Amino acid sequence: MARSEAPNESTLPKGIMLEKRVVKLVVAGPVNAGKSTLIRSVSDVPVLCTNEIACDDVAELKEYTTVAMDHGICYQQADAEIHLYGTPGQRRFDFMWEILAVGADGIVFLVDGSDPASIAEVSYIHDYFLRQSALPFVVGISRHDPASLSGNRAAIAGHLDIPAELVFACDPRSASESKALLHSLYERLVATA
Ligand SMILES: Nc1nc2c(ncn2[C@@H]2O[C@H](COP(=O)(O)OP(=O)(O)O)[C@@H](O)[C@H]2O)c(=O)[nH]1
Ligand SMILES: [Mg+2]
Repeated sequence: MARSEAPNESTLPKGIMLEKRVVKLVVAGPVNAGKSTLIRSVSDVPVLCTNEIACDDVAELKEYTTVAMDHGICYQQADAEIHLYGTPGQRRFDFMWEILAVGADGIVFLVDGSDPASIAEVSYIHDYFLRQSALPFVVGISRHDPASLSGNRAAIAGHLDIPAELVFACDPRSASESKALLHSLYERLVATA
């Protein structure tokens, strides 16, 4: 983790700045899982996004899609600023997955729990990233329905062959749920640092 100066030190005597860790997190997952939405929900700075009009099969899901990256910063942690890098969901942009993973401290995987195609695809994306390096991660399930047979926490954990404690329901439109997901990953980072 790199270090930077905290942006707001109003409670400290003038001239004294706390050092904050800069934590780099990648937000990965299939198209339409809610990656861009999550970054917009938690970012304390204007989000940089690279949306283009969707073509091919993505157009059936939404009008615009991420083609390079989203970037936002979240200052929720007292001792760290979290820099978020959202990936494009489509495999044809997987060269961006590799670029964005350089120097990452952890990964947030998002999956649309209501969509079997998203559940199948997150498995591929999860393997893709963790094959490159065994980074700490959590999984967030958007459009979560606990009654869903394939999209609940236990089912997604089983599908990815990971402990259920790494999997959380998360509506990316909710700042509090998104921040809770980031916080759970941050705690894992601190524990394994
Ligand atoms: N109802 C509902 N809509 C969601 C949820 N998560 C994401 N969305 C919507 O799904 C759409 C696609 O989200 P987006 O962030 O562009 O997905 P991305 O392709 O992963 O970046 C947006 O309209 C979101 O508001 C969720 O948990 N519930
Ligand atoms: Mg996006």
